[in-house]
Amino acid sequence: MKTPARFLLLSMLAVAALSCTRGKQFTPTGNPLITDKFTADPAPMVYDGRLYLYVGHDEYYEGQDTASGGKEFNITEWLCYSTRDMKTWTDHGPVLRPTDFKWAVGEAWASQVVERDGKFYYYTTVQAGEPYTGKAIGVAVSDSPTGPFADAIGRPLVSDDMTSNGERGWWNDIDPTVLIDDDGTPWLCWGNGTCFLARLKKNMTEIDGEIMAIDLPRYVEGPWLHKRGDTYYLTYASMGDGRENISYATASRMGTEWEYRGELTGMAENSFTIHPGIAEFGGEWYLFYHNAVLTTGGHKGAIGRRSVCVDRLYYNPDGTMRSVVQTREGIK
Ligand code: FUB
Repeated sequence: MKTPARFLLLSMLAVAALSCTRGKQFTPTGNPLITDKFTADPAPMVYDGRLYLYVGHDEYYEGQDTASGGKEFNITEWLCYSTRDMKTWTDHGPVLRPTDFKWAVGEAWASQVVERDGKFYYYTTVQAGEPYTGKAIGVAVSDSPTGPFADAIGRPLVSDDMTSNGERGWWNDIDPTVLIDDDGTPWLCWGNGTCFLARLKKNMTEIDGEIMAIDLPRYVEGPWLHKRGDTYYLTYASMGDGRENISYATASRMGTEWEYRGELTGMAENSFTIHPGIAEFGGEWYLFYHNAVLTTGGHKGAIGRRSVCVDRLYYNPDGTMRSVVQTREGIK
C-alpha cells in the first residue's frame, strides 16, 4: 500500500477506535453502577473486547410520585456506557432518543442492541403516534456501537395491531430482546402480560412468519434471551410478592416449549420493577438489573427513578443458573 493510502487507512481506524472509547471515564465503587443519573432496563452487548451497556435514562418530573399506570416513567433518551475490564467505565452519553423515530411521540422504555455483520441494531420500546397506537417496538441501526443510531425502517417493527392485546392492552408490545441463533436465524421476543416470540428475517428489520406466544409462570415483562452451549435461556420479570422478581426457563430449541426453572433473583430493593440483562464477558457471566436505592440530584429512588446494578452469574453443572444475590459490593 502506498504511504498516503496507508496513512489514510490508519487515521480512519484510529478515529473509529476513538469513537468507541470517547467519553467521561469513571470507576464504580459497587452497586449501583452509575450514580450521577437514574438508569433502568440494562442491556449489555459484548463486541470487540468491550462490554457495552445500554440503559434508559429515568428522569425526574414534577408529579412523578403520584402518577400511575406506566406514567411514572419519564425516559426521553437511551444512554450508552462501556468497559474493557468491568472496573473502569466510559460514559458515551445519549445515543438514541424516541424523537429519532418520526412516528413516535416521546417516551422510551426498555431496549436491547445486537450486532450483525458490523452493524448495530437497537431494538427498543417507544410510544407510537398516529396512525399507530400504544407502545410499539422500533429498530434503529448504526455502524458503531456508540451510535449515532437512525430509524432503520421508518415505521414500527411491531405495532399494537400486530398482536392480541391480552390483559395489558396498549402497552403489551414492549421490552424487545433479540437472539441470533447459531444457524443465523434472529429471534425477537417481547411483551408485557404476554411473552411474544417471532423469527426475524436475516435483514434484522422484518418479522418473518407468525407471532407466537410463550406460556411462562407469573410472566410480567422484560424478557432476555441468551444461549450457553446448547441451552437457550429465557429470563424475565415475573410477579413476586406484590413486586417483580426475576424468573427463567430453558429450552433445547427455540420455539414455544420452555421448561420453567424457578426464580433467579428476589425482588429489587425499593423498586416495583426489575429487568434482567445477561452477558458473558472475559470468561465470566454477569447479570445486570436495576433497583431503586440511589439518591441523586436531590431525589430519592422510586418507581421511575431506578439505578442499574451488576452481579456475577454462576451456572450449576446441569446448566441451571444459581440464584443471584443482589449485592451492594457489585463486581470486585
Ligand atoms: O422502564 C420502563 C419499563 O419498566 C420497562 O419497559 C419494563 O421492563 C420495566 O422495567
